[in-house]
Amino acid sequence: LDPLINLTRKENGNKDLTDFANHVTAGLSHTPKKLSSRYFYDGPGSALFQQIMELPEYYPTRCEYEVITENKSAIAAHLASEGFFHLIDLGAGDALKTKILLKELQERRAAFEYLPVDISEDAMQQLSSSLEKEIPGLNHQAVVGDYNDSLEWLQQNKSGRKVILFLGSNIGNFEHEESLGFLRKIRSHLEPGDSLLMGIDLRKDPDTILRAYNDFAGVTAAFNLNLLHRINRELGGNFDVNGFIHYPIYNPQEGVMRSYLVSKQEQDVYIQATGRSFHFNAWEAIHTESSYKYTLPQIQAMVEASGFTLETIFQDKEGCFADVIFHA
Ligand code: AVI
Repeated sequence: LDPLINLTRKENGNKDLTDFANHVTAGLSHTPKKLSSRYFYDGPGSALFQQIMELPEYYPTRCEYEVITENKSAIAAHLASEGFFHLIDLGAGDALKTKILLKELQERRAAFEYLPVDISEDAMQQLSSSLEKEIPGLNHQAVVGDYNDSLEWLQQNKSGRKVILFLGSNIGNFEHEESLGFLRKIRSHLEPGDSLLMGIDLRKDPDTILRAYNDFAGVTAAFNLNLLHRINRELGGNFDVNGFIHYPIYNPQEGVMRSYLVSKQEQDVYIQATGRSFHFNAWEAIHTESSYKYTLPQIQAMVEASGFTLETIFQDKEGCFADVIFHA
């Protein structure tokens, strides 16, 4: 097995760069301005996200770690109930939490192949080598690509029972309609008997949520501002990054954390790859990320509306985070 499959390079030419330039043109011409958080995760952005997950204020990673550690045996029993399966980890990153399950599955001598998928090539390279050291003998193949391309690739290259992991509250970064569309897409790639294990951040004290996205050390600010650095690096932009501030705000009725980059002054930014300039009024904002927080009934309704049935909900002691198993 090739330890790393890269779907972003082959026969792709500069398509990724053109997509990024088109996205930036559309988003910065839109009223109000917006850019997608999917572009946060270049090399420096993935390294910053890694630091976010270790921040004292960023509770989701610790809470989910607790859910999985405390319930690893029950979760592994569900996943490995029916013989050989492909374990597909969408947005795997460093797979810190998945590794607990991988070790548990290996101890149970479960027959499976681990397929971590991530948009970051750096992350997948590091994960492949750490798996070889930490879990020797694990059958695995990392895939570099976005969710859609990876699901297509899996459809064409891997047959048999599938278990999809979608951890870390990554679903929270989709707007509600997008999350339904995405879950339906996953469902369309599955057969009856296949499963989905999804990790979702739950609603809680708004101050706790806000602090998690506005940490004292400023790592989340650097993560958000890295998007402008990335545009400068890859698309030849001339953003004065110091002319923008990171501004997160939580809406407790919608249950959504929204992050913005706000221009401190009136300014024009030229971006070579788009062939044009973009005007910012003083205090004009770019919406860069939404992180939705769910209630348990909302999760159930959303996933059932996508053609799944609820199997089991696992939670940490404080009811901070949920990991939920669904059947196709
Ligand atoms: C990856 N995703 C679930 C994170 C979140 O909480 O929305 C990304 C993040 N943004 C700021 N901090 C963390």
